[in-house]
Amino acid sequence: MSDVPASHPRALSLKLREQIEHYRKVGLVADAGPIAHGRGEAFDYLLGEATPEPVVKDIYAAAALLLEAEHPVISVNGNTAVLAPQALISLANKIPAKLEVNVFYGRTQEREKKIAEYLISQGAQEVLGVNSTAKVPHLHSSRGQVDKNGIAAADVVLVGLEDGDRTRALLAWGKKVISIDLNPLSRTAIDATLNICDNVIRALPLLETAVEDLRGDEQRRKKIIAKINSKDSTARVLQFLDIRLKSIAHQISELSVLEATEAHLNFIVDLINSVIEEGCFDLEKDKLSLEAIISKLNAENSAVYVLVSQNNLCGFVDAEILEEGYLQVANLAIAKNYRGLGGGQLLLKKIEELASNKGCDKVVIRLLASCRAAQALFLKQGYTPHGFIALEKGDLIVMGKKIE
Ligand code: PTJ
Repeated sequence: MSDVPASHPRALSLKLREQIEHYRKVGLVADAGPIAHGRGEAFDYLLGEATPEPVVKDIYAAAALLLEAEHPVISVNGNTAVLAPQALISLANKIPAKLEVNVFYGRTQEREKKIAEYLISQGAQEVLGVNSTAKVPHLHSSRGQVDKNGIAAADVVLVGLEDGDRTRALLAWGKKVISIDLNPLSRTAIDATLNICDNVIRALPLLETAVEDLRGDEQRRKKIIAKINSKDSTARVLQFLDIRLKSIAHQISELSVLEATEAHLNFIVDLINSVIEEGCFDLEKDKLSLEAIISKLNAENSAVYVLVSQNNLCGFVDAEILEEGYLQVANLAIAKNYRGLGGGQLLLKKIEELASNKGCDKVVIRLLASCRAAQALFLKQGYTPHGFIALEKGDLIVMGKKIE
Protein backbone atom coordinates (compact mmCIF):
# COMPACT_ATOMS: atom_id res chain seq x y z
CA MET A 1 0.00 0.00 0.00
CA SER A 2 2.84 2.40 0.74
CA ASP A 3 6.40 3.28 -0.10
CA VAL A 4 7.45 3.61 3.57
CA PRO A 5 10.60 1.45 3.94
CA ALA A 6 10.42 -1.30 6.58
CA SER A 7 13.57 0.21 8.14
CA HIS A 8 11.77 3.49 8.93
CA PRO A 9 11.79 3.95 12.73
CA ARG A 10 8.04 4.49 12.73
CA ALA A 11 7.14 2.04 9.95
CA LEU A 12 4.36 0.24 11.88
CA SER A 13 2.76 3.49 12.99
CA LEU A 14 2.82 4.86 9.44
CA LYS A 15 1.41 1.61 8.05
CA LEU A 16 -1.51 1.65 10.51
CA ARG A 17 -2.23 5.29 9.71
CA GLU A 18 -2.36 4.46 6.03
CA GLN A 19 -4.70 1.56 6.71
CA ILE A 20 -7.06 3.78 8.70
CA GLU A 21 -6.95 6.43 5.98
CA HIS A 22 -7.47 3.91 3.16
CA TYR A 23 -10.48 2.27 4.83
CA ARG A 24 -11.95 5.67 5.63
CA LYS A 25 -12.04 6.37 1.90
CA VAL A 26 -13.64 2.93 1.36
CA GLY A 27 -16.29 3.73 3.99
CA LEU A 28 -15.41 1.19 6.70
CA VAL A 29 -13.78 3.72 9.02
CA ALA A 30 -15.77 6.78 10.09
CA ASP A 31 -14.59 10.24 9.03
CA ALA A 32 -13.68 10.80 12.70
CA GLY A 33 -11.72 7.52 12.75
CA PRO A 34 -8.31 9.06 11.92
CA ILE A 35 -8.74 11.63 14.72
CA ALA A 36 -9.57 8.88 17.23
CA HIS A 37 -6.55 6.94 15.95
CA GLY A 38 -4.27 9.95 16.38
CA ARG A 39 -5.51 10.43 19.92
CA GLY A 40 -4.65 6.80 20.65
CA GLU A 41 -1.21 7.16 19.04
CA ALA A 42 -0.42 10.12 21.30
CA PHE A 43 -1.30 8.17 24.46
CA ASP A 44 0.58 5.13 23.17
CA TYR A 45 3.70 7.25 22.64
CA LEU A 46 3.57 8.42 26.25
CA LEU A 47 3.03 4.87 27.49
CA GLY A 48 6.11 3.67 25.58
CA GLU A 49 4.31 1.83 22.75
CA ALA A 50 4.43 -1.37 24.76
CA THR A 51 1.90 -3.00 27.07
CA PRO A 52 2.40 -1.29 30.45
CA GLU A 53 3.46 -3.83 33.06
CA PRO A 54 0.44 -3.30 35.40
CA VAL A 55 -1.96 -3.77 32.46
CA VAL A 56 -1.01 -7.46 32.12
CA LYS A 57 -3.03 -8.06 35.31
CA ASP A 58 -6.04 -6.32 33.74
CA ILE A 59 -5.70 -8.44 30.61
CA TYR A 60 -5.86 -11.58 32.75
CA ALA A 61 -8.89 -10.18 34.60
CA ALA A 62 -10.59 -9.50 31.25
CA ALA A 63 -9.80 -13.02 30.06
CA ALA A 64 -11.30 -14.45 33.26
CA LEU A 65 -14.48 -12.38 32.80
CA LEU A 66 -14.84 -13.46 29.17
CA LEU A 67 -14.35 -17.14 30.00
CA GLU A 68 -16.81 -17.02 32.88
CA ALA A 69 -19.43 -15.24 30.78
CA GLU A 70 -22.43 -17.18 29.53
CA HIS A 71 -22.88 -14.98 26.52
CA PRO A 72 -19.77 -12.89 25.75
CA VAL A 73 -19.85 -10.49 22.80
CA ILE A 74 -17.04 -8.55 21.13
CA SER A 75 -18.29 -5.22 19.81
CA VAL A 76 -16.53 -4.06 16.64
CA ASN A 77 -16.42 -0.52 15.24
CA GLY A 78 -14.74 0.79 12.10
CA ASN A 79 -11.32 1.41 13.66
CA THR A 80 -11.00 -1.93 15.47
CA ALA A 81 -12.17 -3.87 12.40
CA VAL A 82 -9.40 -2.31 10.34
CA LEU A 83 -6.63 -2.30 12.94
CA ALA A 84 -6.93 -5.87 14.16
CA PRO A 85 -9.35 -8.01 12.12
CA GLN A 86 -7.46 -11.30 12.53
CA ALA A 87 -6.90 -10.79 16.24
CA LEU A 88 -10.61 -10.05 16.79
CA ILE A 89 -11.67 -13.17 14.90
CA SER A 90 -9.11 -15.38 16.56
CA LEU A 91 -10.05 -14.16 20.05
CA ALA A 92 -13.76 -14.64 19.32
CA ASN A 93 -13.10 -18.23 18.20
CA LYS A 94 -10.97 -19.01 21.25
CA ILE A 95 -13.36 -17.75 23.96
CA PRO A 96 -15.79 -18.46 22.11
CA ALA A 97 -17.65 -15.14 21.75
CA LYS A 98 -19.87 -13.52 19.16
CA LEU A 99 -18.65 -10.65 16.98
CA GLU A 100 -21.08 -7.76 16.53
CA VAL A 101 -20.68 -4.64 14.42
CA ASN A 102 -21.63 -1.55 16.39
CA VAL A 103 -20.80 1.89 15.06
CA PHE A 104 -21.39 5.45 16.15
CA TYR A 105 -20.95 7.52 13.00
CA GLY A 106 -22.99 7.25 9.81
CA ARG A 107 -24.81 4.12 10.87
CA THR A 108 -26.28 2.87 7.63
CA GLN A 109 -26.90 -0.70 6.62
CA GLU A 110 -24.30 -0.14 3.93
CA ARG A 111 -21.55 0.71 6.46
CA GLU A 112 -22.55 -2.12 8.82
CA LYS A 113 -22.46 -4.56 5.88
CA LYS A 114 -19.07 -3.29 4.72
CA ILE A 115 -17.53 -3.93 8.14
CA ALA A 116 -19.23 -7.34 8.53
CA GLU A 117 -18.18 -8.41 5.02
CA TYR A 118 -14.63 -7.25 5.67
CA LEU A 119 -14.47 -9.41 8.82
CA ILE A 120 -15.92 -12.37 6.90
CA SER A 121 -13.32 -11.86 4.17
CA GLN A 122 -10.69 -12.09 6.93
CA GLY A 123 -12.06 -15.44 8.17
CA ALA A 124 -14.98 -14.68 10.54
CA GLN A 125 -17.75 -17.30 10.47
CA GLU A 126 -20.55 -15.06 11.64
CA VAL A 127 -20.85 -11.33 12.31
CA LEU A 128 -23.92 -9.89 14.04
CA GLY A 129 -25.13 -6.31 14.08
CA VAL A 130 -26.25 -5.72 10.49
CA ASN A 131 -29.75 -4.26 10.45
CA SER A 132 -30.23 -5.08 14.12
CA THR A 133 -33.47 -4.17 15.85
CA ALA A 134 -32.93 -4.37 19.63
CA LYS A 135 -32.28 -1.17 21.62
CA VAL A 136 -30.02 -0.37 24.57
CA PRO A 137 -32.40 1.27 27.06
CA HIS A 138 -31.89 5.03 27.52
CA LEU A 139 -29.17 5.28 24.87
CA HIS A 140 -30.09 7.61 22.05
CA SER A 141 -26.97 7.49 19.83
CA SER A 142 -26.72 4.96 17.00
CA ARG A 143 -24.65 2.74 19.27
CA GLY A 144 -27.95 2.00 21.03
CA GLN A 145 -29.01 -0.23 18.12
CA VAL A 146 -27.92 -3.77 19.00
CA ASP A 147 -28.47 -7.33 17.87
CA LYS A 148 -31.06 -9.27 19.86
CA ASN A 149 -28.84 -12.37 19.75
CA GLY A 150 -25.67 -10.40 20.41
CA ILE A 151 -25.16 -7.43 22.73
CA ALA A 152 -28.83 -7.44 23.82
CA ALA A 153 -28.43 -10.97 25.18
CA ALA A 154 -24.84 -10.57 26.39
CA ASP A 155 -23.66 -10.65 29.99
CA VAL A 156 -20.10 -9.46 29.15
CA VAL A 157 -19.29 -7.06 26.30
CA LEU A 158 -15.77 -6.30 25.09
CA VAL A 159 -15.61 -2.80 23.65
CA GLY A 160 -12.52 -1.73 21.75
CA LEU A 161 -11.47 1.86 21.24
CA GLU A 162 -14.42 4.18 21.80
CA ASP A 163 -15.26 6.95 24.18
CA GLY A 164 -18.82 7.90 24.83
CA ASP A 165 -22.06 7.13 26.55
CA ARG A 166 -22.57 3.49 25.68
CA THR A 167 -20.58 1.85 28.48
CA ARG A 168 -22.67 3.48 31.19
CA ALA A 169 -25.90 2.46 29.43
CA LEU A 170 -24.71 -1.15 29.06
CA LEU A 171 -23.73 -1.28 32.74
CA ALA A 172 -27.16 0.09 33.71
CA TRP A 173 -28.64 -2.68 31.56
CA GLY A 174 -26.88 -5.20 33.80
CA LYS A 175 -23.93 -6.10 31.56
CA LYS A 176 -20.26 -6.15 32.44
CA VAL A 177 -18.16 -4.03 30.09
CA ILE A 178 -14.48 -4.53 29.32
CA SER A 179 -12.97 -1.64 27.36
CA ILE A 180 -9.68 -1.39 25.52
CA ASP A 181 -8.70 2.26 25.57
CA LEU A 182 -5.27 3.86 25.55
CA ASN A 183 -6.65 6.93 27.32
CA PRO A 184 -6.94 5.85 30.97
CA LEU A 185 -9.06 8.94 31.69
CA SER A 186 -11.65 8.57 28.93
CA ARG A 187 -15.27 8.21 30.04
CA THR A 188 -15.42 4.67 28.71
CA ALA A 189 -12.21 3.67 30.51
CA ILE A 190 -13.36 5.18 33.80
CA ASP A 191 -16.91 3.77 33.64
CA ALA A 192 -16.07 0.25 32.43
CA THR A 193 -16.07 -2.76 34.73
CA LEU A 194 -12.45 -2.97 33.65
CA ASN A 195 -10.32 -1.04 31.19
CA ILE A 196 -7.32 -2.45 29.38
CA CYS A 197 -5.09 0.56 28.84
CA ASP A 198 -3.26 -0.74 25.81
CA ASN A 199 -3.33 -0.56 22.05
CA VAL A 200 -5.94 -2.93 20.57
CA ILE A 201 -3.28 -4.33 18.26
CA ARG A 202 -1.26 -5.55 21.28
CA ALA A 203 -4.07 -6.15 23.76
CA LEU A 204 -6.13 -8.56 21.64
CA PRO A 205 -3.36 -11.17 21.08
CA LEU A 206 -2.36 -10.91 24.75
CA LEU A 207 -5.98 -11.40 25.73
CA GLU A 208 -6.09 -14.52 23.60
CA THR A 209 -2.98 -15.91 25.33
CA ALA A 210 -4.52 -15.17 28.73
CA VAL A 211 -7.76 -16.93 27.66
CA GLU A 212 -5.71 -20.00 26.74
CA ASP A 213 -3.82 -19.82 30.00
CA LEU A 214 -6.92 -19.54 32.19
CA ARG A 215 -9.19 -21.88 30.26
CA GLY A 216 -8.58 -24.93 32.44
CA ASP A 217 -8.48 -23.16 35.79
CA GLU A 218 -11.90 -22.09 37.01
CA GLN A 219 -10.70 -21.49 40.57
CA ARG A 220 -8.01 -19.07 39.43
CA ARG A 221 -10.53 -17.24 37.22
CA LYS A 222 -12.94 -16.79 40.11
CA LYS A 223 -10.13 -15.51 42.35
CA ILE A 224 -9.01 -13.03 39.69
CA ILE A 225 -12.58 -11.80 39.11
CA ALA A 226 -13.16 -11.28 42.85
CA LYS A 227 -10.20 -8.89 42.89
CA ILE A 228 -11.29 -6.67 39.97
CA ASN A 229 -11.23 -3.02 40.98
CA SER A 230 -11.28 -0.63 38.04
CA LYS A 231 -10.28 2.42 40.07
CA ASP A 232 -7.17 0.63 41.39
CA SER A 233 -6.33 -0.45 37.84
CA THR A 234 -6.58 3.13 36.56
CA ALA A 235 -4.48 4.38 39.47
CA ARG A 236 -1.79 1.77 38.69
CA VAL A 237 -1.65 2.88 35.06
CA LEU A 238 -1.39 6.55 36.06
CA GLN A 239 1.40 5.71 38.50
CA PHE A 240 3.20 3.78 35.77
CA LEU A 241 2.91 6.82 33.50
CA ASP A 242 4.12 9.16 36.23
CA ILE A 243 7.22 7.05 36.97
CA ARG A 244 7.96 6.58 33.28
CA LEU A 245 7.72 10.29 32.44
CA LYS A 246 9.82 11.27 35.46
CA SER A 247 12.52 8.82 34.55
CA ILE A 248 12.58 10.11 30.96
CA ALA A 249 12.74 13.69 32.26
CA HIS A 250 15.66 12.61 34.44
CA GLN A 251 17.52 11.05 31.50
CA ILE A 252 16.86 14.01 29.22
CA SER A 253 17.98 16.53 31.80
CA GLU A 254 21.28 14.60 32.27
CA LEU A 255 21.60 15.51 35.92
CA SER A 256 24.94 15.12 37.64
CA VAL A 257 26.51 16.14 40.94
CA LEU A 258 29.83 17.98 41.34
CA GLU A 259 31.85 18.98 44.35
CA ALA A 260 31.33 22.75 44.70
CA THR A 261 34.15 25.24 44.28
CA GLU A 262 34.40 29.00 44.84
CA ALA A 263 33.21 29.46 41.25
CA HIS A 264 29.78 28.16 42.33
CA LEU A 265 29.35 30.49 45.31
CA ASN A 266 27.31 33.19 43.59
CA PHE A 267 24.92 30.60 42.20
CA ILE A 268 24.49 29.03 45.66
CA VAL A 269 23.78 32.36 47.33
CA ASP A 270 21.26 33.36 44.64
CA LEU A 271 19.53 30.00 44.90
CA ILE A 272 19.28 30.13 48.69
CA ASN A 273 17.86 33.63 48.53
CA SER A 274 15.21 32.64 46.01
CA VAL A 275 14.21 29.61 48.11
CA ILE A 276 14.03 31.76 51.26
CA GLU A 277 11.59 33.99 49.37
CA GLU A 278 9.39 30.93 48.70
CA GLY A 279 9.19 30.53 52.49
CA CYS A 280 10.62 27.02 52.47
CA PHE A 281 13.93 27.36 54.27
CA ASP A 282 15.00 27.10 57.88
CA LEU A 283 17.17 30.16 57.47
CA GLU A 284 16.90 33.90 57.68
CA LYS A 285 18.46 36.11 55.07
CA ASP A 286 20.75 37.83 57.54
CA LYS A 287 22.17 34.47 58.60
CA LEU A 288 23.33 33.65 55.11
CA SER A 289 26.84 34.69 54.40
CA LEU A 290 29.30 33.72 51.77
CA GLU A 291 31.75 32.96 54.55
CA ALA A 292 29.49 30.27 56.00
CA ILE A 293 29.46 28.42 52.70
CA ILE A 294 33.15 29.12 51.94
CA SER A 295 34.14 27.61 55.26
CA LYS A 296 32.48 24.35 54.21
CA LEU A 297 34.37 24.08 50.92
CA ASN A 298 37.34 21.76 51.16
CA ALA A 299 36.89 21.34 54.92
CA GLU A 300 37.58 18.00 56.56
CA ASN A 301 34.18 17.59 58.23
CA SER A 302 31.85 19.19 55.71
CA ALA A 303 30.96 19.17 52.03
CA VAL A 304 29.14 21.24 49.44
CA TYR A 305 27.83 19.75 46.20
CA VAL A 306 26.13 21.37 43.22
CA LEU A 307 23.61 19.79 40.87
CA VAL A 308 24.20 20.31 37.15
CA SER A 309 21.81 19.74 34.25
CA GLN A 310 23.44 19.95 30.82
CA ASN A 311 25.99 22.52 32.00
CA ASN A 312 23.41 24.55 33.94
CA LEU A 313 23.75 24.80 37.70
CA CYS A 314 20.38 23.93 39.20
CA GLY A 315 20.73 22.84 42.82
CA PHE A 316 23.02 22.41 45.78
CA VAL A 317 23.40 20.71 49.14
CA ASP A 318 25.78 21.33 52.03
CA ALA A 319 26.34 19.13 55.04
CA GLU A 320 28.66 18.79 58.03
CA ILE A 321 29.55 16.23 60.65
CA LEU A 322 28.01 17.44 63.88
CA GLU A 323 29.33 14.92 66.31
CA GLU A 324 30.71 11.48 65.85
CA GLY A 325 28.48 9.39 63.62
CA TYR A 326 26.07 12.16 62.58
CA LEU A 327 26.10 13.98 59.27
CA GLN A 328 23.69 16.90 59.20
CA VAL A 329 22.34 18.28 55.93
CA ALA A 330 22.36 22.04 56.43
CA ASN A 331 20.68 23.20 53.21
CA LEU A 332 19.30 21.49 50.13
CA ALA A 333 17.74 23.49 47.32
CA ILE A 334 16.73 22.87 43.72
CA ALA A 335 15.96 25.70 41.30
CA LYS A 336 12.23 25.91 40.52
CA ASN A 337 12.38 24.78 36.88
CA TYR A 338 14.38 21.68 37.74
CA ARG A 339 12.17 20.20 40.45
CA GLY A 340 10.60 16.79 40.03
CA LEU A 341 13.47 15.47 37.87
CA GLY A 342 15.15 13.42 40.57
CA GLY A 343 17.82 16.03 41.44
CA GLY A 344 17.00 16.02 45.18
CA GLN A 345 17.38 12.26 45.21
CA LEU A 346 20.79 12.50 43.47
CA LEU A 347 22.10 15.09 45.93
CA LEU A 348 20.95 13.01 48.89
CA LYS A 349 22.61 9.91 47.45
CA LYS A 350 25.87 11.86 47.32
CA ILE A 351 25.45 12.97 50.93
CA GLU A 352 24.73 9.41 52.03
CA GLU A 353 27.84 8.19 50.20
CA LEU A 354 29.85 10.84 52.03
CA ALA A 355 28.33 9.80 55.37
CA SER A 356 29.27 6.23 54.69
CA ASN A 357 32.86 7.18 53.67
CA LYS A 358 33.26 9.28 56.80
CA GLY A 359 32.03 6.46 59.04
CA CYS A 360 28.76 8.21 59.96
CA ASP A 361 25.80 5.94 60.56
CA LYS A 362 23.12 8.59 60.40
CA VAL A 363 22.15 11.51 58.15
CA VAL A 364 19.84 14.09 59.73
CA ILE A 365 18.10 17.24 58.52
CA ARG A 366 15.95 19.90 60.15
CA LEU A 367 13.04 21.02 57.99
CA LEU A 368 10.40 23.68 58.39
CA ALA A 369 7.26 21.87 59.57
CA SER A 370 5.20 23.99 57.19
CA CYS A 371 7.20 22.88 54.14
CA ARG A 372 5.48 19.67 53.03
CA ALA A 373 7.33 19.38 49.70
CA ALA A 374 10.72 19.10 51.41
CA GLN A 375 9.39 16.56 53.90
CA ALA A 376 7.90 14.54 51.03
CA LEU A 377 11.31 14.40 49.31
CA PHE A 378 13.04 13.10 52.45
CA LEU A 379 10.23 10.64 53.29
CA LYS A 380 10.49 9.25 49.75
CA GLN A 381 14.22 8.67 50.25
CA GLY A 382 13.63 6.70 53.45
CA TYR A 383 14.03 9.48 56.06
CA THR A 384 11.68 9.32 59.05
CA PRO A 385 10.67 12.00 61.58
CA HIS A 386 12.95 11.92 64.66
CA GLY A 387 11.75 14.93 66.60
CA PHE A 388 10.13 18.30 66.66
CA ILE A 389 11.62 21.71 67.64
CA ALA A 390 9.17 24.51 68.47
CA LEU A 391 10.62 27.88 67.44
CA GLU A 392 9.13 31.34 67.22
CA LYS A 393 10.11 31.81 63.58
CA GLY A 394 8.53 28.45 62.59
CA ASP A 395 8.47 24.91 63.99
CA LEU A 396 11.05 22.43 62.75
CA ILE A 397 10.87 18.70 62.12
CA VAL A 398 14.04 16.67 62.51
CA MET A 399 14.22 13.81 60.03
CA GLY A 400 16.89 11.16 59.83
CA LYS A 401 18.01 8.01 58.07
CA LYS A 402 20.27 5.23 59.21
CA ILE A 403 23.17 4.60 56.83
CA GLU A 404 24.19 0.99 56.37
O1 PTJ B 1 -16.64 3.29 13.71
P1 PTJ B 1 -17.43 4.19 14.60
O2 PTJ B 1 -18.46 5.00 13.84
O3 PTJ B 1 -18.06 3.44 15.72
O4 PTJ B 1 -16.43 5.26 15.25
C1 PTJ B 1 -15.30 4.81 15.95
C2 PTJ B 1 -14.55 5.97 16.61
C3 PTJ B 1 -13.28 5.40 17.19
C4 PTJ B 1 -14.23 7.01 15.54
C5 PTJ B 1 -15.46 6.55 17.71
O5 PTJ B 1 -15.79 5.58 18.64
C6 PTJ B 1 -14.79 7.73 18.39
O6 PTJ B 1 -14.91 8.87 17.98
O7 PTJ B 1 -14.07 7.40 19.45
P2 PTJ B 1 -13.33 8.49 20.38
O8 PTJ B 1 -14.33 9.23 21.15
O9 PTJ B 1 -12.34 9.26 19.56
O10 PTJ B 1 -12.56 7.55 21.37
C7 PTJ B 1 -11.58 6.66 20.94
C8 PTJ B 1 -10.75 6.26 22.16
O11 PTJ B 1 -9.93 5.18 21.81
C9 PTJ B 1 -9.83 7.39 22.65
O12 PTJ B 1 -9.83 7.42 24.06
C10 PTJ B 1 -8.44 6.98 22.12
O13 PTJ B 1 -7.40 7.39 22.98
C11 PTJ B 1 -8.57 5.47 22.12
N1 PTJ B 1 -7.76 4.81 21.09
C12 PTJ B 1 -7.47 5.26 19.85
N2 PTJ B 1 -6.74 4.36 19.17
C13 PTJ B 1 -6.60 3.29 19.99
C14 PTJ B 1 -7.25 3.58 21.22
N3 PTJ B 1 -7.28 2.69 22.24
C15 PTJ B 1 -6.69 1.50 22.04
N4 PTJ B 1 -6.05 1.16 20.89
C16 PTJ B 1 -5.98 2.03 19.84
N5 PTJ B 1 -5.35 1.67 18.72
